[in-house]
Amino acid sequence: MSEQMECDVENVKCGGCASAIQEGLKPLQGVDEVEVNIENGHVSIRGAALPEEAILDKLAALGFPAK
Ligand SMILES: [Cu+2]
Repeated sequence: MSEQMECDVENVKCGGCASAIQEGLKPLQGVDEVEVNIENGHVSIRGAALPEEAILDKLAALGFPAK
């Protein structure tokens, strides 16, 4: 079963930020696809049994904490 997680994060300013988020989240178990909107910092994650806590922890560690 595929599922989707949406969150809004701080500090997204450019494509480099989006890449950092994508590269940081994709290795997490269950994460298949990560989309980042650099206009508004919205992050959409698709996968199966998404590890929501680990995703939020990783975003914060990368410097993009959830709003
Ligand atoms: Cu950037």
